[in-house]
Amino acid sequence: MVKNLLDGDPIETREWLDAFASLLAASGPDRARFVAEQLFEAALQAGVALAGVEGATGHLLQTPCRNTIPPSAEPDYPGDLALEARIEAINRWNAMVMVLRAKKSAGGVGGHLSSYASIATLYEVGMNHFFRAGSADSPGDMIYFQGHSAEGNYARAFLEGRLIREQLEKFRQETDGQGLSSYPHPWLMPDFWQFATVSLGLGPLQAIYQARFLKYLENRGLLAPSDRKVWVFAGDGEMDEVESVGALTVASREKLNNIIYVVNCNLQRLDGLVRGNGQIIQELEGVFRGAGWHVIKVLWDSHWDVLFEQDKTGRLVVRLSEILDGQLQHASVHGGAAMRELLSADDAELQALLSNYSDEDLARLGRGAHDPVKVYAAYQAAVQQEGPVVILAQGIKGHGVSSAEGRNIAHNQLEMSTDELKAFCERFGLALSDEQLQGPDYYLPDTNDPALQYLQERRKALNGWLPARSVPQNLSMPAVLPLSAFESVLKGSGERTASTTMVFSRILNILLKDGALGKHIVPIFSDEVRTFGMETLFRQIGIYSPSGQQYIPEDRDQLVYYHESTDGQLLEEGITEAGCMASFIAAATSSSVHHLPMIPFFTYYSMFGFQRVGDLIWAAGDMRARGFLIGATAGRTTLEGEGLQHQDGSSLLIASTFPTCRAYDPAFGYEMAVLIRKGLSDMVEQQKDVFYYITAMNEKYVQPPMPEDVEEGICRGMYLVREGREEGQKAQRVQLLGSGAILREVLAAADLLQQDFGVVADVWSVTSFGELRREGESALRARRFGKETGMPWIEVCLSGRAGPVIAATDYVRALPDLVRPYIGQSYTVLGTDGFGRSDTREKLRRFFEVDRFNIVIAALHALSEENGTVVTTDTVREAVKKYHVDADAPNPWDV
Ligand SMILES: Cc1ncc(C[n+]2csc(CCOP(=O)(O)OP(=O)(O)O)c2C)c(N)n1
Repeated sequence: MVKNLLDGDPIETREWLDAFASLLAASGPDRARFVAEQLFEAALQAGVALAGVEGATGHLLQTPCRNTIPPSAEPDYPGDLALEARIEAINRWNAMVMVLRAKKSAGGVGGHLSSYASIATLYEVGMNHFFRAGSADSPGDMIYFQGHSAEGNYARAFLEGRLIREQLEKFRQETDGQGLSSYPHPWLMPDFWQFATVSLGLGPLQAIYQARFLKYLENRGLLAPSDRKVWVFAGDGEMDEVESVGALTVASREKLNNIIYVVNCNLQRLDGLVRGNGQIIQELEGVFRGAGWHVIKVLWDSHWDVLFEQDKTGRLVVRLSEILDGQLQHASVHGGAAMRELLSADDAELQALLSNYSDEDLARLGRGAHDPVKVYAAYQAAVQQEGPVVILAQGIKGHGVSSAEGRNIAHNQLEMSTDELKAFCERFGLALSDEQLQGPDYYLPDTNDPALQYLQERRKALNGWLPARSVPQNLSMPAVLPLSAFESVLKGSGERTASTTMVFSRILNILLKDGALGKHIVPIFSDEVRTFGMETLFRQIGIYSPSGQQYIPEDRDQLVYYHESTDGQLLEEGITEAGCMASFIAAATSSSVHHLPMIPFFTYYSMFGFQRVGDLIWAAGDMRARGFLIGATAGRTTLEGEGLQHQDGSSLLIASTFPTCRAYDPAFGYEMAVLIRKGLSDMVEQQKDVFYYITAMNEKYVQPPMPEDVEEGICRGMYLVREGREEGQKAQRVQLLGSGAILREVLAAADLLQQDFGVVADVWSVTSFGELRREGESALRARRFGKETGMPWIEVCLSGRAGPVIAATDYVRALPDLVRPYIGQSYTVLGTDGFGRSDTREKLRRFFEVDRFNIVIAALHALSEENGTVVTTDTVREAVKKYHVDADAPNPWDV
């Protein structure tokens, strides 16, 4: 940190400033800026360190520790401050009571008292003056509320009459229905919550891409230009999450004038201070300014105004910039005398400055985040900004929650004594009965109470309630094409070979060209379009760039040149799977957020999906996302040379744990076409809140034509792809299950079994072990409770089929193991557990023991353990020898 200096010669300083003021007046801001930059440059050249730019040229990244907007520039407050204070006080009270009562009645369900206490004014000013709900003309502003301040949203909704007492009583008690969810969960409260934010960092990241997606829709002509805003409320601790800061330059690069970050800088997180030995606000200012954001600091409340005015030399501001957050917290907790000591210490000038202030006066010097006048000024400036804006609002964690206020334990505080509740009421001017205090009980004033009337009026003027989520009843959905539209895929590839990724590319093309659906498709990539061989999209639909293409691409003379355009349809996000997921979510929830259905296809290296950005995918499910995740280069042995970090053997297993995800591992192009068609039907025609995860491989082979009557099986999880031919009465039989990349090994194994050992194999393509499991478990549950139930699909398929069952996939064994409970026969699973490594497909499949030969060996071994079998352990040994399998090779997953 560069040392802050005191003004050693105020008269000289004044002369410089006056000179600058007259330059500005006479020559205008451009000239003034030029001269100022020359001065900075000269200082840097001379080795003079400037705050925030040590060793680097550029703008000052940090400004002094005072409010960005001086009192002279504050607009008149347009509301009734007294009534707003009363509304806020009631909300504070009810939020607190809800948590305390839940603790009393339901013990350990928890809640938070302190976070909303610090953010309340920031919400209230927005609710009374800025946040616009949807109307007939516009779907309204998009507000990402701080997840663990949900208590405040519920308290306000109670005051507004949207929630009733019985619901507050069921805060965090949801299983009997009608409860209030702990945090913003659209899945649980679909009419109330719009965005899932409680996994820290995901709200800020989503908000930036949401703001960007709104511009995308407008630039593509799908939505009329609007002044809708995206507001996101984050904690200062939350800013440590890489997701919170990782996409800041997206906003500045794309000149987003519709995003407003509000950071609730109460200086604390869960365990203690965010930066005890530093200054989190100054640090964040540097980060945001460095990323090209406009920063508005709201540090101090109106009580400080006079003091700053009296501080003629700026000594107080210098002192404030030296104070560590840990020191400020200490003084705040320990009262006015401690504050005096901190501010003036042994500095005579500051002591003199504070001499007219009593300790009580000093204790009253508050923080900007709790002063509606300061907050309003900041919001008003923010909505007028031409680029992205952040408001760094300094508050106190647990403001008003007496024993917790500003203390390290604030986050986990869940109790308040009657005396503390009384003190709270006194402080916020709430006149409550003893009964209400003792309860403590909720406070709902009479409907004639001016505060309630005011609140209703304000929300009416801003179009209605927030938060709110809605999908219009009459939302017009595009028609979904019939399966026959994919004829070119369904008929197979003839003599030519193609990978399922190439097939996907063709399917996507058919969708993009469809008159009804085409414009609703949002292809999203994380810098791998060429890897997947889909670069024709560049030219065909254009890469979205709000500034068009201001250069001549070097490949302009090529058919598939790199074409950026303002109305481009392709979201080429650069190398950010998290950013892509945020775009995916924005598109996949567009029906509720923009009242316009969009269908994203995010195609990525499958290893960098569920494993890397799984939490965002989880949030997408919570937000009722509809779209397609295409896990390309999927599988642990299909990718050849790429090795340990790239080869995916687990995404399908993880996907099976995501409630609204339908995960599939197709082997053939026609399976993929059927699945995408089914997904569209689910999401668009039937309006189900599900998303599909489909793997796509880069191994090329002949794509067979679609057999008859397999559609249902493909969608439900398995179908018979080849019936074994019985030759002779005594032939032994096995059931082979294969998936995706390994299905062709399974088919080859069936040939070998027949050819070399006279064993007959029925081969099943299992498109989804996860779906088979989902159905199987539902059936088992129904049986357990004595309910009528149909047979699960896997039982339907395997009933009457003789022989042991062997499954092989390119994924960990736990994936095919998902269906073990529904298989009556012996069941052997082969898979690719352990770390991947680089080599050829053939060698990798041998290494992981999922190649055709190992499948044959597993089938023979399973048969050898059956009663009355003619296959013996000698047969198995013979096969091991015949196929040169090294029985002494180390176990690949035994590490
Ligand atoms: C990804 C993630 N990690 C951990 C948590 C648990 N958690 C909830 S609130 C919190 C502290 C938040 O501090 P801050 O962002 O400063 O917000 P404040 O409550 O101080 O306003 C933590 C760690 C979480 N919700 N999400």
